[in-house]
Amino acid sequence: MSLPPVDADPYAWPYDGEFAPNDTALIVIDMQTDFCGVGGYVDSMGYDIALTRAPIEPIRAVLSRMRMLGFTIIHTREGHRPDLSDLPENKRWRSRRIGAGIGDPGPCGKILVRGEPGWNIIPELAPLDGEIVLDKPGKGSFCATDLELILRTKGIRNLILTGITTDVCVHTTMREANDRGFECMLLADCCAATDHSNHLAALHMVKMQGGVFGTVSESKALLKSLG
Ligand code: C5J
Repeated sequence: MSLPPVDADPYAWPYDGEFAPNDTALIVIDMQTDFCGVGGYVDSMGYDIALTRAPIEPIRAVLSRMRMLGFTIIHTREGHRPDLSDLPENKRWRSRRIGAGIGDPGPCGKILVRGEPGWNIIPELAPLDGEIVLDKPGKGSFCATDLELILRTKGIRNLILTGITTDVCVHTTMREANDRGFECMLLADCCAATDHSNHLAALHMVKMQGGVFGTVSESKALLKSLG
């Protein structure tokens, strides 16, 4: 099954025309309680979780349609081992500067620690059996994970990026993927940042130089191509 290109800015995606369930994956980045739930990391830092919760419904619509069509679905979770052996000291130090330290106890358990309640993916976007769930200790999804091996093994060449936050984990992942030759499209309404102007700036950066990291679209345009 080949699907028509998605209307996007600055170019229709993918660059070479059609895409299909067997060459394209949806990646849902870090839709965890720590980033968009009450009492989680972002909430504890005093940021507005209404911003990071806004993409939930658009992601749900895309996820549902892409699951139905048999696309590869990949969920990521940012988090560290319970003994914090994979938490760099400088990451921990910086996170403690505004009160909510990674690895420290909070209302949703130890912040960004694997197995703690806040680290879980929110129930609205819970992975289904058989979907790939990737644990990453960093912001990028390729750093210290087997993501590239999984994508190459499955013959995936196109990536649709969703999740939070646009300017941090989504952008880092998009940059890493682009450098590895994957053809990337970010869905603007399926992403959010803790500061809306950062979200907009991150979208703008993607579009420079003819699409320096790929292209930007919206869930509606993708759903139209998916039929
Ligand atoms: C952050 C993320 N912002 N998932 N993580 O620390 O973007």
